Amino acid sequence: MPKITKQQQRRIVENKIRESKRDDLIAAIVIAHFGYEVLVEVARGDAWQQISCDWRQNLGEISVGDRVQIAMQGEKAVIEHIAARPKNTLYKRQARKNKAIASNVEQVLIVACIEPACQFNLIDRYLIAAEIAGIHAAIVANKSDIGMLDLSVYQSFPIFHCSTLNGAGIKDISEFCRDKETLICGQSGVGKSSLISALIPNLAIQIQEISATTKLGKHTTTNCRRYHLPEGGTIIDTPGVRGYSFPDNTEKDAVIQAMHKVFPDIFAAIAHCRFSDCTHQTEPHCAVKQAIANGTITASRWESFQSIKQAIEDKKFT
Ligand SMILES: Nc1nc2c(ncn2[C@@H]2O[C@H](COP(=O)(O)OP(=O)(O)O)[C@@H](O)[C@H]2O)c(=O)[nH]1
Ligand SMILES: [Mg+2]
Ligand SMILES: [Zn+2]
Repeated sequence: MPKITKQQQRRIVENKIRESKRDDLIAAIVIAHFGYEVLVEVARGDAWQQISCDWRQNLGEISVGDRVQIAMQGEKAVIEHIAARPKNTLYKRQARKNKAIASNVEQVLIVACIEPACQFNLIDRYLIAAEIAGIHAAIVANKSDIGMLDLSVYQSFPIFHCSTLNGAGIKDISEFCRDKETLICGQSGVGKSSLISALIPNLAIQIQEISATTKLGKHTTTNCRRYHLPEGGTIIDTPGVRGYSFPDNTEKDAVIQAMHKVFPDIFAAIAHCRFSDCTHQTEPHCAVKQAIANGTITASRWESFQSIKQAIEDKKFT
């Protein structure tokens, strides 16, 4: 890659200053990214207007939830600026890089259920990423009509049991999301889109509006989309992303803290091993092995912990 010369650098700075003084720019929020076009919304009185945008090529990546500034060009608009992305951004790993997929997220709802079978390791990975990003996480056990999911190991997080089929538990989730910027994640088929429909009675209208603005057809969740909740707040629907990553420059302490928050039971056991450098494999008086033997820690939870710890050490998280 050619290096940027001092002169080019100066020109970039000058451009930034000039553009920051422009008075034709309008504040907007990114609500969907379709690859070839970005959909933003602009406050118009007490309503939101959706506008389809192009963007300046030198902006860098654009993610849902980004605060941007646009300039109108007839029906179309161009994104001229992206505000510095805050800490509460979720990333996914793509081609060995972190790609921001949603920013300004206040809380995540991790949806799970008993069918398709719950991947607890995925919940753990979502929780770690959310914790590192400083985002509150709650777990939603959907499909309570077909069976209750045991989430007792996650007792330090808010837990909701619900059924989008019969409406059980939806009201509490609605309350939890009020006036917040929430992102919904979870493996495919757990009922994320169904939950959003249950929370937003006029969802069809909002989807229609997006389709009309973008000339796009049906609603399939192949990309993130941000919707408004009827009682205030927003919710981002996501495709079944395998997990979220976190920035490479994340402080080691922050990662350790997140591990403690997500795996308190494991760390409690480790503290009781006789040897402080116990590898929990062949040592005598290993409290982890004991806990697994007597069922206080399930083998799969221990595996999840180890796989995440290893992934973090190998810098291959998600
Ligand atoms: N039994 C039952 N099925 C549900 C419930 N919620 C969603 N489903 C079904 O689960 C499937 C996947 O739902 P969807 O919302 O598309 O999941 P997503 O992939 O997470 O967005 C659909 O066939 C839904 O009808 C529920 O509460 N109970
Ligand atoms: Mg979906
Ligand atoms: Zn041990």
